Amino acid sequence: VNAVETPVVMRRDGAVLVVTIDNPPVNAASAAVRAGLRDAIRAAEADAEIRAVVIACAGRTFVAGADIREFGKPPVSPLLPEVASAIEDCAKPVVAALHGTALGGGFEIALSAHARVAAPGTGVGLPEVKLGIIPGAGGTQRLPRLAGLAAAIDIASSGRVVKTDEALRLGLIDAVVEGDLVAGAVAHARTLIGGAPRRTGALATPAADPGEIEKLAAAVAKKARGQVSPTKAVEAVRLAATLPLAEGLAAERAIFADLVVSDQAAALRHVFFAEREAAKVPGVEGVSPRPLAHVGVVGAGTMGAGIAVALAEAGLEVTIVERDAAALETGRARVAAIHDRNLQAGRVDAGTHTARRARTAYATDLSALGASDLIIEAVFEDFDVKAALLRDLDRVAKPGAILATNTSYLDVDALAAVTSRPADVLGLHFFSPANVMRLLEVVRGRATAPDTLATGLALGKRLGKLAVTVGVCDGFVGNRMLAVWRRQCEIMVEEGAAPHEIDQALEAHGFAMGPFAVQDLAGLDIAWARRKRIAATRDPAERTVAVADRLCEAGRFGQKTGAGWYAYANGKRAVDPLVTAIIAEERTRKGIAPRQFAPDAIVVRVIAAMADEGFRILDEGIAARASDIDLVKVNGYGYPAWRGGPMFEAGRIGWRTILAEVERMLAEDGGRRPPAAGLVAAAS
Ligand code: 3H9
Repeated sequence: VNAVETPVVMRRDGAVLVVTIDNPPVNAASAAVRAGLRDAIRAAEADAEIRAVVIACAGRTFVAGADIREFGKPPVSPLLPEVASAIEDCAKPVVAALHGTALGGGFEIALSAHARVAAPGTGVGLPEVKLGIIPGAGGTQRLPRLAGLAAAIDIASSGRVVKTDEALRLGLIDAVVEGDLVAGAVAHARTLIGGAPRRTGALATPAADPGEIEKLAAAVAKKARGQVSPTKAVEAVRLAATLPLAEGLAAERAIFADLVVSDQAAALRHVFFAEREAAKVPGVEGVSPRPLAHVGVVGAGTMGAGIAVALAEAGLEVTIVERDAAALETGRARVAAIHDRNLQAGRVDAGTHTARRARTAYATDLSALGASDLIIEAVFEDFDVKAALLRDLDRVAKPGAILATNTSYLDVDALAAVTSRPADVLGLHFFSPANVMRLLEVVRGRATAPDTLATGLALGKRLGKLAVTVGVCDGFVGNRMLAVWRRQCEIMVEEGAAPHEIDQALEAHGFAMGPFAVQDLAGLDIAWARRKRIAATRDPAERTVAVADRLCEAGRFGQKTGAGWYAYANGKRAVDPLVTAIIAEERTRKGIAPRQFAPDAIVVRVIAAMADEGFRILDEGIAARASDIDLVKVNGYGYPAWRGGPMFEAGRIGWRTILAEVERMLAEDGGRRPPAAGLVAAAS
């Protein structure tokens, strides 16, 4: 019986002390948990009748890591490394009983135990790198001693979760327990009584091929693209090959201490908590989603096919409808090709592959969707085409079925209004390839019912996507911000920056790809068509940059035509003198004396443009919070997560600096629009 309230309780099962951590929701290793664990180990050592210890957790998971909320605050003793050492040094065998996910500090506790057993389906891993840090309680030193350097480098630098089959194979766990986990762990502990505890830290790291390790390290550095933590994790793991445990632990701890106070870690923590916040949508708390078993998809182009694959992967029954037999056959081949690639790449086994394909039906008549709980239209991005389709779907869909439009720009309210069920209509804006990209913009229309929205969010979760709720406006959050940033980049080109200077500056800042390289990849023609469409309604005072139009007029639609903002002779991207000449002509035509843009100036201009638009989005209620905007850019548009997203980064740069830049930018832009009210308020 514990005298004070503690999240760690002890009970005795014969000669085995069962220590249970109960710290909802995820059993984070808070100060109270750490103290409780240390006390339990002391109690076990002091009691002659106790011959072994089991550490287990109540609730849905084993310890999910250190308590992230404590980061950045003064550390409270005992620290996790001390607790881990106390467990490892215990004279009596300690068995960790894992279920759910044993992550970060949780997995480090398990690694310090003398044996590990797990319930089926358990995941273990070291996700610290995703928070901009490395493990700080021995993970980088103990993991390679169990699994070898190569596996440890992979696990610690990727942060991926390792499931039981692989964990067994790598020696990370000793047994899988079917049935009662704690009873199984106690039985396992009994078999260890009397023997010498197998201390992970006392094992020698198995020898590895230096050439292979060097290659792995180089691959991690390349993939990290400016993020520090993965490379640091590799550095720490490699020390385990040469340093004795105590020195390795000290070195790991020093790296951890450096990183935990870094800007990158602060940004990644922001992203972590932003993701949890995004799930909390005003007006739908406690609202139950509608049941979803069968989903219809209309249109089997790139988008529709990707969506259908994502749905089948999530275990849903899918029916794809195309307008005629020929289009349906093309679509069927497209869907099959994606499933087959997953099989060939070893991402699924043959049984799962067959089941997923079998869950997908094909039809040429919308009446095949009469039993669908949700129908997603993914046809050509044209209002009249989509409106006509929604009208037809409204007729065939059963009462209560949800109609979703996968539009990137169109007015979801106007589309909902053509149906007899606007409360059942919402937008689901997927990103291409839809079976891979994590972002899903869930567009809430004026009439969208709370349970319709809740169903969209539940679908996102079921698909393993990050669903962010947005309101109706041209381009929603993601493409609207994309438009302003592209526009500013084109204005900078006209003012004197070369496209490749802008791409290089932004790529060096950590963006996946610069805006001009992206346009060449995606094709310039769609945006050109759109510009022509809206030309008549555009504010004549708004500055326009004609360079992209002139490229299109010259048939330069990007990589697919062998030329765009760059030339692509024999597949390699190169600056094209022809483009340089077109830009020079445009400057002359407008009487602009070109000026130089330093890389920093380019980066600040782009962030300022996004922050200004972000505040407009917030002022209009299109996004519920600034962190939702950050998530959209990070997960759909290649914004480096370790910079936190445009709103977070703008705040870091300072609102006054950003406002001053926005004022300069707006002056160059015609000067009629004031900065966003929210930005002005933030800067005051
Ligand atoms: C570490 O361990 C460092 C050590 O190496 C060094 C030590 C010296 N702390 O995600 P959910 C909250 S670094 C605090 O919705 P799920 C979360 O904010 C850590 N809070 O649940 C949310 O709160 P709220 C390494 C945490 O079932 C609630 O729990 N570990 C923590 O979808 C539910 O979370 C990780 O990076 C935490 N560690 O997923 C693992 N974790 O309800 C991070 C969660 O108020 N966690 N919360 O919004 C996860 O990946 C998922 O939470 C998990 C459960 C998979 C466990």
